[in-house]
Amino acid sequence: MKILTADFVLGVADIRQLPKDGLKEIAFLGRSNVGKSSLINKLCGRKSLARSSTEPGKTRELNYYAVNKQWYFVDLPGYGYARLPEQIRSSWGKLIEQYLKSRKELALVIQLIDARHEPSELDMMMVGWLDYYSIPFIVALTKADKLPVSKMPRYLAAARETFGRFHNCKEIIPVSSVSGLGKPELLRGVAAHLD
Ligand SMILES: Nc1nc2c(ncn2[C@@H]2O[C@H](COP(=O)(O)OP(=O)(O)OP(=O)(O)O)[C@@H](O)[C@H]2O)c(=O)[nH]1
Ligand SMILES: [Mg+2]
Repeated sequence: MKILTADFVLGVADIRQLPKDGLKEIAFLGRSNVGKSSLINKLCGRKSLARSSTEPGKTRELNYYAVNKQWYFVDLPGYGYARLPEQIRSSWGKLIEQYLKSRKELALVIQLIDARHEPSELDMMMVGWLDYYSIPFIVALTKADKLPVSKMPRYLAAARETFGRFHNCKEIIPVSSVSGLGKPELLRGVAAHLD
């Protein structure tokens, strides 16, 4: 699959504003700063389509990018940024859960986990929701360029152990938005869920 065009379409702060055109959606889910926006840029071959943030936790909206004018990449607000007031954190959680729970157009979630770290409690809660709501997901182990190549098999085995028991976990793919590692595999996974 080739991505020829990618355009920012809208930011959604309220579940009632979601597009009504019926196009399928691939959503990027992960904690703040894990690399969602960078990965969208890498997949689309664009430097600054999705704003990658210097200030973690700044994106509060679901950002919609139309890809090949055929489907959407959805950049979800990052969770787990501790320095935000509890009230804001819980309203984000609600927005994300409402979206995951009710969005018929959602074809696949890319769940991002930092390759170097153990998944957090919130990460595990998210994949729990994905399984509960029967949403297929691919785990992308991000920033893999920061891991020594020799350690990769061990990290991959640990991730398989953690996520393999979720029925809806379709694949686990190490990725890097710096080197482009994992891009062909991830695009193949996306294509498989758009048919
Ligand atoms: N080395 C390396 N750095 C990365 C990679 N992906 C992202 N980064 C860096 O990590 C930081 C956060 O990346 P973003 O793409 O903004 O993360 P995000 O998940 O969109 O963050 P929020 O929008 O706050 O939720 C930036 O400084 C990126 O340059 C990667 O694959 N390798
Ligand atoms: Mg972002």
